[in-house]
Amino acid sequence: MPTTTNPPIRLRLHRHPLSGHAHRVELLLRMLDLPYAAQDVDLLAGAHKKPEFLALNPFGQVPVLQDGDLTLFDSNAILVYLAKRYDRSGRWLPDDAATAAHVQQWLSVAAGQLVNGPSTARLVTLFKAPLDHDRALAISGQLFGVIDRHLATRDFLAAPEHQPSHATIADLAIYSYTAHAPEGGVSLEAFSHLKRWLKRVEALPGFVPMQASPRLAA
Ligand SMILES: N[C@@H](CCC(=O)N[C@@H](CS)C(=O)NCC(=O)O)C(=O)O
Repeated sequence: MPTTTNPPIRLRLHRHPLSGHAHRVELLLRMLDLPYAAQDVDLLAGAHKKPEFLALNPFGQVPVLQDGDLTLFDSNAILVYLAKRYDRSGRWLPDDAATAAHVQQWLSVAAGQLVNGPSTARLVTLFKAPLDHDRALAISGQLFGVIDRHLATRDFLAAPEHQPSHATIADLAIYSYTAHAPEGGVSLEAFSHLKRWLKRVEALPGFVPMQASPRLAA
């Protein structure tokens, strides 16, 4: 009987298990059913500031994706690459001008308000980062209010109102730090549309949760 050998794994993701930026990339890798090797970077030991890692990302941050000879840093750039390179359906990053722009709006929010709000709040509670927790809570409340109202009339972030739709990379970019916002002391209780959207993302084939951390005591 002929033996088959699997092709060598080309994709290598440098990540940390508590990084929402890395988790959003793992979500798309899983949802596209792409085999990859995961390489944990010991952020607490400063491995991301060593020359070997800085050669991959001069900003010294995870995630980094390697695909053969190609090396990419920045989670949103990696999502764009994976969607363009491997998603034959075109659903994760649609080509039409309006939808592509709507996806980009949310990628910008993921690099802006989501970092300054929920992600920063979580850095304070989990890692005692010397950052302004009250400011992060205020930004989070405003951000989740906007997202909740937006999702009142659509299933996914970059979708048209009241029409059947598929998730895009915008949903993955916003999901991880939103789902884990309570770990930073940010309550999601008031945001019912947002909570239903979290469940929709979690129901997508290939979904894997990010490792949970203890929640801030109320
Ligand atoms: N814009 C970057 C941000 C990545 C980022 O902030 N990574 C964090 C972990 S979640 C990190 O590596 N922090 C270590 C540091 O900045 O020194 C991206 O989207 O990938």
